[in-house]
Amino acid sequence: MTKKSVFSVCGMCTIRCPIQVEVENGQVEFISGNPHLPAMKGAVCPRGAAGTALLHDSERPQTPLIRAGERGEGKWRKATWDQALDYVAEKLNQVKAEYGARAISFSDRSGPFRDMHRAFLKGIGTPNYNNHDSSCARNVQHAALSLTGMGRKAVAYDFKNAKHVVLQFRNIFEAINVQEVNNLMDALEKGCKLTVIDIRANISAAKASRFMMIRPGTDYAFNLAVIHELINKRLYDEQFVNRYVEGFQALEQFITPYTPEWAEKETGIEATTLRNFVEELAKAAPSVIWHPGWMTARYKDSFYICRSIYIINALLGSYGAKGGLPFVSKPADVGVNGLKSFMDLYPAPKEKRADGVGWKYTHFENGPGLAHLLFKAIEEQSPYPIKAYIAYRHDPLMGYPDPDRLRRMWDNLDLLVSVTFSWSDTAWHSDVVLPLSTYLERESLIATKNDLKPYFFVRKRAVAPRYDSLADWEIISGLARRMNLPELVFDRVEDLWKFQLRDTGMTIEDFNAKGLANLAEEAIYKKFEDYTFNTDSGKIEILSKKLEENGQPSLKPYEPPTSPKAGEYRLTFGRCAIHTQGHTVNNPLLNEQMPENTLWINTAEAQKLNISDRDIVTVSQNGYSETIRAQVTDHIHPEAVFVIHGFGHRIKAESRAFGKGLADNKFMAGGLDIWDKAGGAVAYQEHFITVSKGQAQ
Ligand SMILES: Nc1nc2c(c(=O)[nH]1)N[C@H]1C(S)=C(S)[C@@H](COP(=O)(O)OP(=O)(O)OC[C@H]3O[C@@H](n4cnc5c(=O)[nH]c(N)nc54)[C@H](O)[C@@H]3O)O[C@H]1N2
Ligand SMILES: Nc1nc2c(c(=O)[nH]1)N[C@H]1C(S)=C(S)[C@@H](COP(=O)(O)OP(=O)(O)OC[C@H]3O[C@@H](n4cnc5c(=O)[nH]c(N)nc54)[C@H](O)[C@@H]3O)O[C@H]1N2
Ligand code: SF4
Ligand SMILES: [Mo]
Repeated sequence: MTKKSVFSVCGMCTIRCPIQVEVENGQVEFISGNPHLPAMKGAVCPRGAAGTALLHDSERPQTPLIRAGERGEGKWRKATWDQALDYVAEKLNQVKAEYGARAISFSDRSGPFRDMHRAFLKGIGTPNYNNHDSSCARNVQHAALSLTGMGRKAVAYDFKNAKHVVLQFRNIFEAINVQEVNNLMDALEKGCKLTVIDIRANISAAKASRFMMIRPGTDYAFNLAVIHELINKRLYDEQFVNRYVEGFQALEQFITPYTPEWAEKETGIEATTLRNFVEELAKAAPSVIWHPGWMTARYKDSFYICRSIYIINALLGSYGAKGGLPFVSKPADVGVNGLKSFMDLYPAPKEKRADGVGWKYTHFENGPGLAHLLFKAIEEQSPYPIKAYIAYRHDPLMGYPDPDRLRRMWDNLDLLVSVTFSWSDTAWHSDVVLPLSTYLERESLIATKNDLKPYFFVRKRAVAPRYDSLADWEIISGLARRMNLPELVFDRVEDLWKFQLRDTGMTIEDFNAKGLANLAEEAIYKKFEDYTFNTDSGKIEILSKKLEENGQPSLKPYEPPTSPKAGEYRLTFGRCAIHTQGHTVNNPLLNEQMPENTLWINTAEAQKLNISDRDIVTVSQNGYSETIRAQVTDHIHPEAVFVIHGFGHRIKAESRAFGKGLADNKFMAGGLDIWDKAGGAVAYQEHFITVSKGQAQ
């Protein structure tokens, strides 16, 4: 019997927790959290534990596939890797020859392992790299940038030392990051208060010391009133504001009409409740985390909600503080050279981006652009033709609104490729499917975690690939070899790691003992005085020149949300602890735990519709309908219905998920055009549906 223990990185969701994998006779026996990261507490979440089921799942693409029928018909020709990569490279070269490299577009799932494929895009000369983030956290990222010139990840959430944590649009105990959850649990045990502001009582609300149910779409009103109360009662940190905030007077003036009494009428939350809450916050300051949100692509004013949250953190002095949002350290901050980047091998493409970011819209960050605007460019073939699109670990047909429209937009493509480890709506609709090895079967690039205690980490292969799949670096190497980019061609992953570590003074052996290389002994809390923001004044700027130059106000007056018409409900959604987005619903273990989603509907509303708990109901919008079971509950606001995202699969290859539950994104007609012009993200919750008892005829 052979036994080994491999340090690796979980790939069941976007968090990428460091893990330890026990392997016996070439089989994965057990997966636990990497013990060298104390906040993992040796744990993984339910999805992390179900990695073995993914590994053994025969219902995932097993070889490269080239489309034999129409797009989406599900007719495939099996191909060898040489055939598939030849096919893709030939098409890409054709597109490049006919329309220029800029006609090649690519999107991924973001994260720490992108360096090589982004270099590949730079190498072939296209500016059209996008990621999923306009469907997720763009608004909060842009909010952070607009105030501090630094992205949202310039600070950590110091849950461990917090005295009061506020979750608004953030369901931390179901939308899980294992280390954050463990740290918050520790803090709660030590007496940290938890406030949850949500449209429904989720699991986080069940653990909260205060839960406020808010009317959907009115969070900005609530937050403006919080700012009003902080300023009016002089509860804010005056010293901090004087030293580090620019434009306070404009804020003070702007906020005058937004009293707690005014907000009560919008939000349904009593003025006295708001006042007590603010008083408590001020007492706990600066060890307060008002989480700025994560899946913030919800409303047309979500960007301003995120901005108001950062402003509140600044008023409380918690921005930059221990127990609040302290600054993270990068390798250079601790005297270590960073990883050598493949991206630096090539010059930046000179072409403008197809999505308009950086030239038409200068208030948006260049890097990942806005994928929904790339799709629009594909539809209109403007500002120039886009003819090839590679969805790399990305499923836009599940993750963006109105998939039928998106399919039509993609009709203009000569080549649509999906690189994936499971079936997805996008893979099913592609011309070529390139199966990625699961994370247990592949190595990844070495990555950097900027943190209070920064580290490098690496994913190692725990077991050999079960099917004919390849690792990311092998796929990119294969394409690079065929597209004349010899710098990106590697036969051995060790050589690739060596390239990355060249300037660090480390070798890959330095990762053997722990699976990671710590760059500092202890958590480092930077002094605020030593910190400079990336703004003109070097301070947190309430007034943003960039926003205003792009026709967006720095301080936006509140506008009430659209109210649902009689008989309609706002469609809202979120995550559960058992599933990741749309790609675990067919996982044998997780499907068993939760095979379908339900429609949360308020008890009084259900009574009006004669709907009882567990009844089959029909959800409709513009003549489109799907059925789902009702979950009748007092714990959701009457204006909204809620589903867990990711269900309603209709791919024949996925027998377990097929036909179960409802796909929220299909009830967002026209949704690709409804987006936040200041923050950039799609506004997914600006859609309404009707509900009726029983199955539609
Ligand atoms: N188990 C699990 N964990 C995950 C993921 C996963 O798929 N599964 N995905 C990861 C990813 S990519 C992300 S972005 C994060 C997302 O993390 P979160 O953003 O925390 O997760 P969500 O469940 O989308 O939404 C949070 C809450 O917003 C509430 N909400 C909806 N509308 C409103 C409103 O108008 N006002 C207020 N105040 N609340 C509202 C929902 O009811 C929900 O409880 O989770 C990450 N972690
Ligand atoms: N209607 C609606 N739309 C939403 C959301 C919603 O709640 N409702 N949520 C939004 C959010 S927060 C996000 S982040 C996006 C997510 O949208 P996506 O980023 O498209 O979601 P994932 O399911 O994470 O997509 C990853 C795809 O890559 C494949 N894959 C390949 N390799 C790997 C790997 O190593 N690990 C993982 N995990 N996957 C791999 C998976 O099989 C899957 O098909 O969707 C957004 N869209
Ligand atoms: S949160 Fe869970 S699924 Fe996501 S990386 Fe960590 S263990 Fe894996
Ligand atoms: Mo997300």
